[in-house]
Amino acid sequence: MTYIAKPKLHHPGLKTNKLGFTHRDYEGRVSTLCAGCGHDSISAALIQACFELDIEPHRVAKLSGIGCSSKTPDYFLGNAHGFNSVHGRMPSVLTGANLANRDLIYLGVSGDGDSASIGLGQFAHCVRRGVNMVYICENNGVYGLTKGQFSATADKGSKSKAGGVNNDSPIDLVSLAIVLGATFVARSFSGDKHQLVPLIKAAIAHEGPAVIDIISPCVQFNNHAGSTKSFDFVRAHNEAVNKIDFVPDREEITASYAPGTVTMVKQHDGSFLKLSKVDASYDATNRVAAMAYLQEREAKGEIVTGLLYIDETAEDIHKNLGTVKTPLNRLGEKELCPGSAKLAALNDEYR
Ligand SMILES: Cc1ncc(C[n+]2csc(CCOP(=O)(O)OP(=O)(O)O)c2C)c(N)n1
Ligand code: SF4
Ligand SMILES: [Mg+2]
Repeated sequence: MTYIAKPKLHHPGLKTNKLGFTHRDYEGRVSTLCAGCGHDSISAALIQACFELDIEPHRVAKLSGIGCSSKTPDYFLGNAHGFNSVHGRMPSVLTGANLANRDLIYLGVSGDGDSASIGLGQFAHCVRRGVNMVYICENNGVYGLTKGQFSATADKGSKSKAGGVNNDSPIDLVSLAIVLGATFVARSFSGDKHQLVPLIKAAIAHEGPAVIDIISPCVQFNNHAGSTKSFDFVRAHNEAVNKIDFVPDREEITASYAPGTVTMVKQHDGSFLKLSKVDASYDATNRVAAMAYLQEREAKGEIVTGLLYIDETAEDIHKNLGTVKTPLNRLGEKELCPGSAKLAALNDEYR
């Protein structure tokens, strides 16, 4: 653990992005997590993704619940908006913030305990309502912060550090997210930056509920033999269905991609995802087939990673509710209070 503040000075030769920012401008405070914790690798991937996308940090809102994972928004994008909420309640706070101001990029950061145990109902409703966000679950199968109890994503039969066996059935957040109506669903591994960074970039560009379940080993309480969320286990059982390249809207597609194993997916914002299929039979745009594939592979003990499902025609909650485009804090008194005659007319509509 370290509490030493990061020096503000940095090497003048550091690479800058189109905004003139360096990687350092996307960092946060020094992490207080255990050395080697998977969650820190996810923060590093988020920093890289935002740097490469030339995002202005003040356009991002980071929201979290409670847990080691939920502490991480303090360790990246120090100049973004942040709200560390209550255990399992991040989704409703994020939904409210998004409804008030759709102009920000919403990053919901949570843990498996936060999302699949206490916050399962919140997770479900936030996804099914179509909130435009990137929902990240840093999944280690345990309650890391409270010293390693099994969470609801722990696999049946997996062993705790103290030797206890989990007898409960696990909740698979990616299958659940697909069933609930998420329009971008992916799974990755904190130790695979090459897969994770493009997935985060694509999820940010996606206009709809994007869920990324990231297996993130807890080196303190869930990295032993018998755990199915350890570095060794995930490396041995990881089956990537596709390799994703993210092409921003402003970049011309120059390379010609080999047909057959490559699919180009266009998102609403004009960006493209180049999906090189590792498994040629996998179709990430077919919801039913994706569900069947996940179940088949899971039964064989494989952890399927990559972009698992995408709906290119996604629509978000604002479209469904017909809300005003301008963020509420930029509306004047006239728009917010249109007068008693208008209110009476509105009430009449519901009589
Ligand atoms: C309402 C409430 N219940 C229980 C707790 C205790 N608690 C704090 S963190 C946590 C679990 C966190 O697990 P997870 O979301 O998986 O995060 P991790 O620490 O593993 O990253 C629990 C049960 C709490 N803070 N608030
Ligand atoms: S207890 Fe586990 S989840 Fe928490 S910081 Fe340590 S390694 Fe990470
Ligand atoms: Mg956890």
